Amino acid sequence: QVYLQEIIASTIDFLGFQKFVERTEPNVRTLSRASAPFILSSTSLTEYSGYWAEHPEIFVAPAHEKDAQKRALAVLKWFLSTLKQQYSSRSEKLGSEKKPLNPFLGELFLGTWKNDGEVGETKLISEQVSHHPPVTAYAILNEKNGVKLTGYNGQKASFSKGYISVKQVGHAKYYLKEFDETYLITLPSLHIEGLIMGSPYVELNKSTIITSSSGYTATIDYSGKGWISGKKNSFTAILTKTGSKDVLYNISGQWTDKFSINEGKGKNEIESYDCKAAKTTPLYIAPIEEQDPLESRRAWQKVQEAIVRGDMETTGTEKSKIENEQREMRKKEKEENREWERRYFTRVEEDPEFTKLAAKTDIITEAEKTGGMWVFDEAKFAKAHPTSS
Ligand code: CLR
Repeated sequence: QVYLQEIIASTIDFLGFQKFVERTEPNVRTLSRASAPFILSSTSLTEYSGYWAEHPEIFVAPAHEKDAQKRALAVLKWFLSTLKQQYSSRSEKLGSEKKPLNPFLGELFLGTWKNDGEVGETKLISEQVSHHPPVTAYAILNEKNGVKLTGYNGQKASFSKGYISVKQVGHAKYYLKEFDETYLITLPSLHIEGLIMGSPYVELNKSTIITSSSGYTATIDYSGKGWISGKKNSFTAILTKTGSKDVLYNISGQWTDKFSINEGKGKNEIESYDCKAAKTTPLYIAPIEEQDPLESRRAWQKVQEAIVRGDMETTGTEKSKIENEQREMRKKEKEENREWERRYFTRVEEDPEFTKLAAKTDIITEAEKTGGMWVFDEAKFAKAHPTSS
């Protein structure tokens, strides 16, 4: 019971609901030394952006599809292939979902997937663009194939009916240079299951919409154990022309196991995808001594080592050092009446590209705002990476 309360409190607290926790859970504000090692992950949330492209060959596949409808399907397939990495890879690796490190403002996570042949290099840029509330922005670039994914996301947590519910704020944009085509992708809500058993894992709720400038829309509906199919991590997806009810393709199955892609409305299978068989490409990250001081693994090194050792005392003191340093910086910025300069992203009041695509479906603009919207800034990127164009 204490364990459960700690998880709830730490999650809610993590996601920025300090006041709520103080009011409702006065005794469980800090993790006890005993259960902290089971709940704390040594990975920072800035690393999670990498889950979007752990299969670089599927990520760039749409670039080779000449037919617009098949291209929209290839984008949908890529999106579905990322879900297992995004939402269940940690449970699989660690035995359960854990509380990630809360990134500091300006934290970076940079890396490259190095594939041979047609796929080539795929760059990952992830930056913590806001601390209160926490927002991570990212860009994933494959120059060779002219594929670019950009986006940002934050989380809003609440607790009700025995579940921790997390609503994601933000969206992603997938861009294909050759066809000058953009796909707007919304993010699913989720909740944490398995709390009582002490092995928390993520289940997705509601839906995701992917809508393209070429006139196609995919809707993915998620359901869990207790629902229609009875199996966990289930979904059904349909692809239509935007605004039409005619189903061009339907896909169903489990995003952690297998799903089948069918033509039209019925069971006319054209492809079956095995999420477990799909191999991931490892992300190459510079050795710590070559990293920028703002890079995640360099900045958190001591904390991460302490968490892995299960040394909660050092974890606490090293974490406080970073937090205090950050507080000092914010104070200084305030005094000098300036704001922390984001290295790769810029805050905008409105992103016209988003507004235009969102208008075609029932995507709600207001929900996307986390004190502004975040866009990848090509000029800043060119400045930070003068050698690549
Ligand atoms: C972050 C953005 C990624 C997708 C993603 C996957 C899992 C989510 C995570 C996001 C946010 C933080 C999260 C996590 C699952 C559990 C964790 C909600 C949305 C919470 C804070 C930790 C709960 C504490 C455990 C001990 C249960 O693209």
